[in-house]
Amino acid sequence: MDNDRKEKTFILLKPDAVQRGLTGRIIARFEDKGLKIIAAKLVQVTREQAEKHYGVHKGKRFFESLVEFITSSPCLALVLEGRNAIKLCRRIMGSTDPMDSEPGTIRGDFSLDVKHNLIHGSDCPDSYAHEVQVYFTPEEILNYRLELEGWIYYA
Ligand code: IDP
Ligand code: MG
Repeated sequence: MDNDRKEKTFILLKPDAVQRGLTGRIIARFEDKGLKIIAAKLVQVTREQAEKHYGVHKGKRFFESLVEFITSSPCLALVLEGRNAIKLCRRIMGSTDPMDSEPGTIRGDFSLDVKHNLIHGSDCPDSYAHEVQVYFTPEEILNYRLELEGWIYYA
């Protein structure tokens, strides 16, 4: 069942999240929901990484400004794991344009501009596979069990 898939997702807290001191509050939302942090790294994103990460947007009018923004100051890169993590994290993040994001979502509560929308999250398993290797080596992604997992999942 799609809903029961244990899945990994790649999350990048963008420079505005780090500069505004919002990383702790954003991570808390994922932890509160029951997602597990399995990799974390503060990273000064290079142009090469940014262009790889956002390769699907190359040629779009906002591509250059996006690359410039993401490389302008450190980001916090994360891999989260949990049931249906990709779709779930996208829902917790809210829509791309914060003017459309629902209150209660990260973008809906903390941002109001599409460029300064605080957070990236993979949108499908193929995107995750592409993005995670731009920022992490396989050894940096840990496999461990949270003691509370049995209290969060039925299994
Ligand atoms: P997503 O981050 O919700 O997956 P995408 O469509 O993949 O949204 O776009 C990637 C990022 O590019 C967005 O998070 C946003 O920061 C930026 N972006 C998207 N559309 C625009 C736009 O119209 N103007 C400026 N920046 C944009
Ligand atoms: Mg996207």
